[in-house]
Amino acid sequence: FVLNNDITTALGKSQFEVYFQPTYHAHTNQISCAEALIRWNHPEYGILSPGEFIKLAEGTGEILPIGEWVMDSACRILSEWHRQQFKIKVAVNVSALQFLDVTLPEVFYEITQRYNLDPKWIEIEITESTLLNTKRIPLLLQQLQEMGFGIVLDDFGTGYNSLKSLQELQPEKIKVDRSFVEKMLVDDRSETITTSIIWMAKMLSVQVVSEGVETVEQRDRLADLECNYFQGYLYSRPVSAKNMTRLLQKQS
Ligand code: G
Ligand code: G
Ligand code: MN
Ligand code: NA
Repeated sequence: FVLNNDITTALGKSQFEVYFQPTYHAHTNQISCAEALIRWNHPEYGILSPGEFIKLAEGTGEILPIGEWVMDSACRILSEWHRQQFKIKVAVNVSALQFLDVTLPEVFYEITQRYNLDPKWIEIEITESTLLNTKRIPLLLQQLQEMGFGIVLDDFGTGYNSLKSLQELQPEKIKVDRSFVEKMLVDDRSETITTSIIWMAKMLSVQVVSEGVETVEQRDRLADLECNYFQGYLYSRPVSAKNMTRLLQKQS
């Protein structure tokens, strides 16, 4: 596959860019967090989304330097937002393969210190599906938590181990997968599942983010269920750092 060769040189050629999608607090309706989402500005194929190349990067091992680059970029941009008094968090997606490097917590901690950021401003988003395959990952996540990073279970409800991961880890937040949100108003089963996830999280003192919120009706229903945060096209698509800064300026 052509992209295979390109991905090993893409970092060096500065072809990656971090986009951000805001998360809104349910009560204040203010931006609380920005999720970092990588994009590849490919010279021939244009803007590629992570769905098209993260698997490839995992296969070549390139995910390790790319993951560090994403964390560095996210921290650099966040420190600039904080300098402008936009006191939000940044969420960074981390692939299970990045935990093959047991120094990952130290590497991430050092990056935060490079930008004088307290790790409490950084959330680590992990999909629950691959988390519990080894003992190592929960230990490294615990180490990250002790350093102050927030742990967020992404795409919650779609993995085989959803409940197990909630039992074994103590995440700050879970993100209800958008497949549930998408159908909750048209399908009773999806509505029941969404209600149950939010209720369960509340009982465990875990905050809930609903992703893929596209309509006011979905948002209002989720607000009734006491979901804590919303993310989705109703609010904003993923945007460049520059446009994210504009969103922050507009609301203040
Ligand atoms: O932005 P988009 O909807 O195409 O993102 C698709 C998926 O790619 C997201 O669900 C996210 O989990 C993953 N993703 C986005 N950015 C990163 C990244 O920097 N690292 C990793 N490992 N995954 C990412
Ligand atoms: O894997 P992760 O859940 O982090 O996925 C983020 C991806 O979901 C991004 O690629 C983003 O483009 C997409 N996304 C974000 N909000 C919405 C939405 O409201 N509707 C749909 N269909 N996709 C969304
Ligand atoms: Mn995510
Ligand atoms: Na997700």
